[in-house]
Amino acid sequence: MRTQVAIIGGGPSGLLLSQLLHKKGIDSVVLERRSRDYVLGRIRAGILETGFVGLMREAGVGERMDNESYVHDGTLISYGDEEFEINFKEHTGTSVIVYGQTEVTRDLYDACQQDEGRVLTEVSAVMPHDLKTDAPYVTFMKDGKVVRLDCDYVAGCDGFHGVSRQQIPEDVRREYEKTYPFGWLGILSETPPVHEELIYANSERGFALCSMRNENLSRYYVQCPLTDKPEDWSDERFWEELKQRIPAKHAANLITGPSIEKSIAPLRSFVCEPMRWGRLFLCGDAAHIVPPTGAKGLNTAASDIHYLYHGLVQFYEQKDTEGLDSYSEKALARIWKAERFSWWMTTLLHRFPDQTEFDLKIQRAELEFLRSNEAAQKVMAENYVGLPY
Ligand code: FAS
Ligand code: PHB
Repeated sequence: MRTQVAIIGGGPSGLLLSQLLHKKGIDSVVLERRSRDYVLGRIRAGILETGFVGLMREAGVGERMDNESYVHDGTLISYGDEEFEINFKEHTGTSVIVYGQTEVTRDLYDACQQDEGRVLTEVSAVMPHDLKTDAPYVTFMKDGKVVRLDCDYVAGCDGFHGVSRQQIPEDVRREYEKTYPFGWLGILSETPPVHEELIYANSERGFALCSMRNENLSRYYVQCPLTDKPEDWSDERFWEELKQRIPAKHAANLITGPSIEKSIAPLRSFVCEPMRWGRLFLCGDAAHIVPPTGAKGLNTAASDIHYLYHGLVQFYEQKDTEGLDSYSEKALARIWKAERFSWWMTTLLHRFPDQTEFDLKIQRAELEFLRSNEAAQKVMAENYVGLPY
């Protein structure tokens, strides 16, 4: 087999890259180890920056998103029974949209799978080879047979636990990591959202987030110890805990119901440098992870894809490698700003086991300053809607 760009990983990063390249007549093959349904079964991100929205439209997969998503001009931040709004539109002139990662990935699979053989699912033993030559290739197993895929470039879009990052030699790879002493317990419920905007809640019992997918599908999270398991949390326990962490007036309006998904995600900040090794380019979670507090995970994957897509088009159309040669530096510059913002929001809103009384006073002062200062609110709004690509 031969293609121009071999893409390892059929999550949002890999599929978006493949579809963008396809629109420019550049061939790619996506190698995904799970089934389409398994990938679509993951409940993850919910907020898209305008940059991501633009890429989906450019890839020709924006129609359902435009029809079914919700525009959010702001968000609520609460602490105890106090709350205030950050108005993105007022501070930046733009907004974010609510459209679940599951739907993004579904739209991309529907488009990519219109071309027979562009997405190969349920493959195994995927391994890139000869990345430091001008003739790299990828081997993998499909239906019990070993297959060789020759290509010009390899995009490592295989997430945090993928094979791509490991191809960068340990003495070249620099990894930066911060782990947080808590996780997020998330549920999905077929109930109307408690508020028309998101509520990020700081409470003495810990962080909570009220989000949504549509007018009858809500997504809620509570901070929980890393030792907790989803089965430790009955629906009743979850709802009672959530009510104690959000302002009383919203708790009184909360419509509860059975959870249709319940999972715990650990929180970490992680960056791998560089994001290129010869003909291999790392994108998305394969190269970096953020705590979901700032809704940056999926959105930072999108900016990687933006840079790599334009670099590949520049190469194939003009035989100019400038975009590819500057990919890692450009992507990392934006990634570190997203890491900073996600760390800042996580520190602002969560309870840490080792927090002293002084730390709690500083956290309260940070919230009060954000509440009262236009410039502080503008900084938060600009980061939340997405810094320029
Ligand atoms: P992904 O991990 O989504 O996709 C990688 C794909 O590669 C997977 O389908 C995997 O099966 C495949 N793969 C892995 N190894 C392979 C191999 N060796 N061969 C072939 N295929 C292989 N972000 C937010 O903005 N908000 C959130 O609330 C949020 N919640 C999250 C909750 C969890 C539990 C996790 C893990 C992440 C969450 N994220 C959130 C971040 C998440 O949305 C990622 O940023 C997003 O999935 C990144 O997409 P990809 O880079 O495509 O990686
Ligand atoms: C979500 O809806 O899943 C979501 C929204 C905002 C976040 C994290 C997750 O910061």
